[in-house]
Amino acid sequence: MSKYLITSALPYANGPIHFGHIAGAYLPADIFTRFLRQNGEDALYICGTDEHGVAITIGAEKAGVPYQQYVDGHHKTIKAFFDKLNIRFDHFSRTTLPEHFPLCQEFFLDLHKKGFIKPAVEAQFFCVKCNRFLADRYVTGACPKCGAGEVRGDECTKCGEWLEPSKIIAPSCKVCGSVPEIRKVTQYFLDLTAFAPRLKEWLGAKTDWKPNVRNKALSMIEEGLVQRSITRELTWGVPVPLPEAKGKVLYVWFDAPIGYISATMEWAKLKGEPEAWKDWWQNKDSKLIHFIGKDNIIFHTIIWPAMLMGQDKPWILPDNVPGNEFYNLENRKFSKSEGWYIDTDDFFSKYSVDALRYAIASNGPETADSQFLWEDFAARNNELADTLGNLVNRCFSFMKKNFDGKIPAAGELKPEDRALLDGMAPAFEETGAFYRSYKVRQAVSRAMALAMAANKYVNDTAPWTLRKTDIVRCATVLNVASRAIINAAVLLYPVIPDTALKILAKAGLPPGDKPPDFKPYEPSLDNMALGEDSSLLFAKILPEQVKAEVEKLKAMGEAAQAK
Ligand code: B3M
Ligand code: ZN
Repeated sequence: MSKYLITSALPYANGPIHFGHIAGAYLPADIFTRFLRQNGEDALYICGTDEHGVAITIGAEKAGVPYQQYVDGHHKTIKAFFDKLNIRFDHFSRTTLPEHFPLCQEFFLDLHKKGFIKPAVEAQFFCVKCNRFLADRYVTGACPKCGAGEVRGDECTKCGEWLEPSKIIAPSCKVCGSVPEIRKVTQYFLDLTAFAPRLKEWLGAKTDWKPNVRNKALSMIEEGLVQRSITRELTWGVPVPLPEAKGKVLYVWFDAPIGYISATMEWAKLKGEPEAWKDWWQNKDSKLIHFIGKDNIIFHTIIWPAMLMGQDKPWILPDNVPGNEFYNLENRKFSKSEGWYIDTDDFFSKYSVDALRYAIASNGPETADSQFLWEDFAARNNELADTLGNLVNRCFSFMKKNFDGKIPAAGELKPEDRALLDGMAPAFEETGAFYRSYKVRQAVSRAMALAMAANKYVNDTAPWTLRKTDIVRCATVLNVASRAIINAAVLLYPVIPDTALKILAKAGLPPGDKPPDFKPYEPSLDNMALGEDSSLLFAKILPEQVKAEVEKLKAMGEAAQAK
């Protein structure tokens, strides 16, 4: 039986992350992992912070704190944010941990020995005033491909092209603003050209991948792969393990994906089975799934697979790379410096985590950019309150009051009862197929369709009236409705886990030590005692709240601009 190794892009330990990141790489992975576990499948979900690279050194220098202290702080904040959102990694590591360095150096040496990494003298920008080579983001200028200005030295923020830092047009030093000079320096290059045929063949077979991901990778091969420099003149990072390369470190994008493996090694060590990582990374029955945002596609579909292919070790290659588009906020990019963000402490003091997960999942950037709109968030929250929350509350409090706190036994079934009950198996089949193929939006709406059908059933059968006229029929209707509620909770568990478990507990099903099985609930509900908890699941969000939130956001944006 196959097993799944799931990863989400390692966030830079360079600042707090926001809902946009969550929508792109974390919530979809968490949902996928939870779904697999509901199906009894073996899954391991690994992540950690990416703690090298010049995004971080520049950030730390600006903040005036030592690099290590800087990443320590951000690692903690980021981890706490994931905890808050119920993103449940099996392990959340860091690329500054001891396991990571020797593994990266081994990768380098292995590829070097086999001739896939070669030194070459390269022209590089050097800032005389700062007395250093300007790696990656230390230089800014115009993109040589699309012409956009103010791009970073290693990656065009506009067209997404991976740039060699020395190719930037009209360069200037990001720190002091001076025009750098060109100096010659030896760097090490990963020879991607050598991998083109194998990559092409491998990607060619990935017909089940999202077209945006696969096409981007294939068109990069079509344009022609080249040699890419994978070393930098920096003091922060993994040292290049060659005596003649003193003072150089590995480029952050060389070390970061190896972090997926070193994090798994750390996980194995912590659980007292130090070799257990091999069962995930060097086992052909293990499926490696990388959840990422679209700006990371090339690294995960070309460079990283090449790094894995180029060795004789039995590394598995990515089975799928579900790359998502971008998720914005009220028609603009999330940006703390531009005041265009959501204060998460404030947010969660008012709104529920599951409402947010639900809103993002229903409108995730799966095939096109999408966004967080306050109005949409309120609508999704209210949809949960009206459909699921209301259904649960109506039925369960009615049974508490009139049936001694128990789900009453069902009598003879009528066609409308059977219609609802017969809809359960297809609901699981179809919702499950959507979850499995990374179509969370469709999974959510398919699952919600069951909750809506149950609502309609309760409205149409009106057990509150039946109580006075036909108590046996009333009991039957509530019994059937309870089954639909339980099944809706199980279907939505990957998206709203806390709420789903709460609903099951309310129905009288105590939480087990594993998530609820992804299949229609079969045991009889006759005379099952309901749980104690009778709290409401969701509070509605009112239009004036939405208005106030949007106004607050706009004021923040304007204040930042005035500054
Ligand atoms: N830290 C870039 C990013 O956060 C990078 C991802 C690494 S995944 C190995 O978008
Ligand atoms: Zn400078």
